This record gives sequence, C-alpha cells and structure tokens, in this order.
Amino acid sequence: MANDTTYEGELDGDGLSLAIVVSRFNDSITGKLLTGAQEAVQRYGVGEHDVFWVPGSFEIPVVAKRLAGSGRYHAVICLGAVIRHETAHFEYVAGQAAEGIQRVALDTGVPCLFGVLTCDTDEQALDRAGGKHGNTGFEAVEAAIRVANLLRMFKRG
Ligand code: INI
Repeated sequence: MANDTTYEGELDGDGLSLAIVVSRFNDSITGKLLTGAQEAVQRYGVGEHDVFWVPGSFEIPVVAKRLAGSGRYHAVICLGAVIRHETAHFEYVAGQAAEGIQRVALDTGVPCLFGVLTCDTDEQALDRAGGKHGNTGFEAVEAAIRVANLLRMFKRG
C-alpha cells in the first residue's frame, strides 16, 4: 500500500482574515448574498472580515487584485449578480468577471471565490441568494475557509 496522505481544509474560521468584495449592481440580490456570506462568517468563527462595495461585477477583479496583493487577507470572496435580460452586455460582464477573478487568484496565490450569480432572470438569482437553491454567498465563504485552511497547511518556513 502506498504512503498516500489525504488533505482537506477544515470548516473552521479561527485565525482567518477574509475580504468580501460585493457589487452594488442588482443590490436587491447582492445584499442577500452578503447577508449569507456574513452568516457563514459568524457560523464558522472567522477571525475578521472586511466588506468592499464596487459599482458592478465588472469592477470586482481590479479591487480583488489589490486586496489579494495586500497580504492582509487569506481569501477574497467576490459577490455579484449578472442577469441576462436579453442583452449581449451580460456575456461581457459575466465572462470578464469570471476570467478576472480567476486570474487574480492564480497570479497572487490568494484564493478568490466566485460568488457571482450569472442567471437569465431575477427569479433564478433570488433562488440562489437565500431562496430555494441556497445562498451562493454563504457557500462561497465555506469554500474560502476550506481552501484557505488547505493552503495554510503548506505554508513555507
Ligand atoms: N453589472 C452587474 O454586476 N450585473 C449586471 O447584470 C450588469 N448588467 O446587466 O449590465 C452589470 N453591469 C455593470 C458593469 O458591471 C459595470 O459596472 C459597468 O459596465 C461599468 O464598468
């Protein structure tokens, strides 16, 4: 039998510092994502968290990059709601938000969680912002805690 070891970050927020970037666009939805995220912060005992509001999801990556590079946060949680409403604008905003957030994570090594809803309708978004399909903000904080703790296991020195 090989010497395999399994690693998984625990759902324990003790000692973690999180940044939450949240988009003002569609704030009737993103406000609920933030509420869910802050419930998870409380539930798992996250040491500290700061909230940063940006105008729209397109602006999330540039702010996430500054926060991830600051050395102050173990993870950056990005919250937004991009609703299709039959316009091509959706594709650009949703695509660039996703691509930008992932790029920040890979460039900085700081996990950046994708809590940006990309939906056809407000109803679909509300279902995922504390409705019948849960709360993506809550789930993003859970993922942030697990990944941050996993990475802490490999801290150098
Ligand atoms: N921003 C969103 O977060 N969600 C949207 O649904 C949206 N739509 O549909 O336009 C949106 N647009 C604004 C965009 O994020 C920027 O703030 C704007 O383009 C200025 O750069």
